[in-house]
Amino acid sequence: MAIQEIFVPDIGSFKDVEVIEVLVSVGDTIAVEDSLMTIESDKASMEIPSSAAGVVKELKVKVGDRVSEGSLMLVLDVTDTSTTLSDRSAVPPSNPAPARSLSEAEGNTQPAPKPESRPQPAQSPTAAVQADLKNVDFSKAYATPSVRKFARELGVDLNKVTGSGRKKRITQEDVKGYVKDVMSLGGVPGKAASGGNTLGVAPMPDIDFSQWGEIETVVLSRINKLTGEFLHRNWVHIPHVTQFDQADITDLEAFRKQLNEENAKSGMKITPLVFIMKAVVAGLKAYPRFNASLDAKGENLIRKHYYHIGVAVDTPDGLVVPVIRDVDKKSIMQLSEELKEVSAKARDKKLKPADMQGGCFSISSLGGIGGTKFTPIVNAPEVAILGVSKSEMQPVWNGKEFAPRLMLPLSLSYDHRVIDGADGARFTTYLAKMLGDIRRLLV
Ligand code: CAO
Repeated sequence: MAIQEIFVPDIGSFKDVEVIEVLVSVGDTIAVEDSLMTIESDKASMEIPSSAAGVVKELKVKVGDRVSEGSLMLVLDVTDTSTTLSDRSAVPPSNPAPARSLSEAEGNTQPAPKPESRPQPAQSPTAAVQADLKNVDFSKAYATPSVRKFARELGVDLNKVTGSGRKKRITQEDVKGYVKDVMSLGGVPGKAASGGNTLGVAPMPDIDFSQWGEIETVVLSRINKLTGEFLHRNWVHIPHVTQFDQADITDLEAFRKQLNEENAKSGMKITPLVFIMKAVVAGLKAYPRFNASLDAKGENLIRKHYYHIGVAVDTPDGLVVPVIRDVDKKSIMQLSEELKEVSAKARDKKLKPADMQGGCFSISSLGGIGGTKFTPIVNAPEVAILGVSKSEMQPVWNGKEFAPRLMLPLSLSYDHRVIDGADGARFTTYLAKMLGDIRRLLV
């Protein structure tokens, strides 16, 4: 057994650069080309490989030291000097060779230390970021320390990144591609494939429409863009089914008109929507699976014991969904007042982000406009949304004759991962029953 000093090899233009990670400890057995430390300049980081195999006897650098070519890194008990690298070249960051890839790919029988068992430097510059990600276990991700550091800085969970390098090693480009994918999905991590295309489908073509006639370009509003991203994300991630139904609201409508007449002086106007909100709460109580969210891993259902309902509001700048809280505890008059207030706030752009959070279920009512049915998109993390279209007089068979009844079209879209078709039909049937006889809402 011989002692050998290991120096920093030729590292190109890197001079007096900081050591940001020391990847080995005294007593570790290392193989030729195992990464010993990571150095970082203003522009790039680089791992320094070992030029010999052996047992680490003494460390001569620590995190924060500055090194150049020829600086002494450590002293080794050399087990096999014939394996010493002749060229002593450093591994560039774009093509790093971690210990695991060498011992696996080239049949090196040296017991290379497992990267996950290596101590993290106590004063690492990335410590603060690592603290934020302390619950994320990167140890099984196949990536070099510099790529791990890069991922930590961006807050990327490497376990979700697909590696495109040798033996599926994750490269810096893979991390960048993952971040691009996440951003294009409105900040929600999906199945990020490398190549910047989450769906694996051809990108939309960039077309010059002026070749066929006169055009003008209108910039999308911030709300349009944000809504578009969220709707796209939800459309892509959630397997949607839409159940259609109708509720006979003839009696409800007579009662509503009577209430409006009685309250004419106060100026308070009650629309069918507040009754629909109450019926939805009854439905959520009867079918609690609708008042739930899937956790991020899709393994648990979080059931809610509160009843906050989101209401889609059409504004000149686009669609927003403010949330009306504790609908179960409020009267029809209170809900009408609140609906009026939030719609006005939405149209005056005065809603705060908190006003649009925490909903259990959403209602999108196009009843004041028209249409017979539509397929609303689930407002994740909720699992269902009710679309309401314009009520219409229809001849309905009552067992003896066709009678004129006011029928309200309902379109319930739901997340099929959480809700079965049978429950979808039960829910709309239940809603129709409640709206058909609102006395039942009291029971
Ligand atoms: N059938 C028939 N008439 C209806 C109705 C229905 N289902 N729902 C409402 N109406 C009537 C109201 O009674 C009111 O009539 P009067 O003026 O004669 O009293 C009129 O239509 C207008 O109602 P409204 O739209 O002002 O009030 P609302 O409480 O029904 O809805 C709000 C409030 C904020 C939800 C609505 O104004 C709105 O913005 N809707 C659009 C939502 C949207 O864009 N959804 C699409 C999202 S993509 O899924």
